[in-house]
Amino acid sequence: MHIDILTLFPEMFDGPLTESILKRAQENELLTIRRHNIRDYTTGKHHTVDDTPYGGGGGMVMMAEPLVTAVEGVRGDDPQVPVILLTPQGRTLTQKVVQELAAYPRLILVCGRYEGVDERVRQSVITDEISIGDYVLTGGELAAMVIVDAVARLIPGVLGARWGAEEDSHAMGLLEYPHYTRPPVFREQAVPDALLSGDHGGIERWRRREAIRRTWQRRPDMLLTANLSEDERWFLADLAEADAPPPG
Ligand code: 4GX
Repeated sequence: MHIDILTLFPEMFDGPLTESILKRAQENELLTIRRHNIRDYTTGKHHTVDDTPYGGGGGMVMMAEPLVTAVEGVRGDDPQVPVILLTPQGRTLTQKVVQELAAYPRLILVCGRYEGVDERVRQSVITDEISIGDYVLTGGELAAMVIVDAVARLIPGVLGARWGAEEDSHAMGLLEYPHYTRPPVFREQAVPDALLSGDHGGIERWRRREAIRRTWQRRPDMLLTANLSEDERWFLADLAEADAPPPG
């Protein structure tokens, strides 16, 4: 997977890209990331990237020329590559969207600043718009980092052989079961017997049930589409009888 990031602040990405899993993915060439400073695509001697909005009102707008030139320069003559603008107006990022993005060999992420980008940038070069959630950031950079992180861990080999991404809670349609590690008793709280049994069938059954319990408690909406066995449906019916889901 190759990802190009267009931004006015390429150094903002230093931290996330140079630690841990994203660092190793790049070292192993499973992931290549190029950051491009939009300011490098300006022509004037002041290297201006923003201007005041037509019609007045406060704030600034990112100019069309530097952004469109940057996208065209980076994209080359490949019309297939998704050019994604990070914006609260985009479709909301979910694990399903992450899976969709991870299937492309290449992505271009465009990070806006200020009040946004000249509408003609959208019309000229943007093929998709994504929001990472209903709140307002100071720019698209953190949203782009979230996308890079979530997509990278789906690339085969990035998480290592032992741990695939198929078992991810949101890929399974359930929240995760509770995890424990040593010691067996911490401040009088014991690890559940089922996990100490060594009975792998019993452990799997316990984990599935606890995942269902937690999903019922915290995200009952997810159970509408979860893939449950007959036995698990009975378990859920018992949960629902014992207590109603929390409000909301
Ligand atoms: N999920 N922001 C982008 C400036 C902007 C506005 C419109 C392009 C078009 C955000 C989010 C987010 C704030 C990033 C406004 N750029 N991005 N920025 N939530 O809040 O992705």
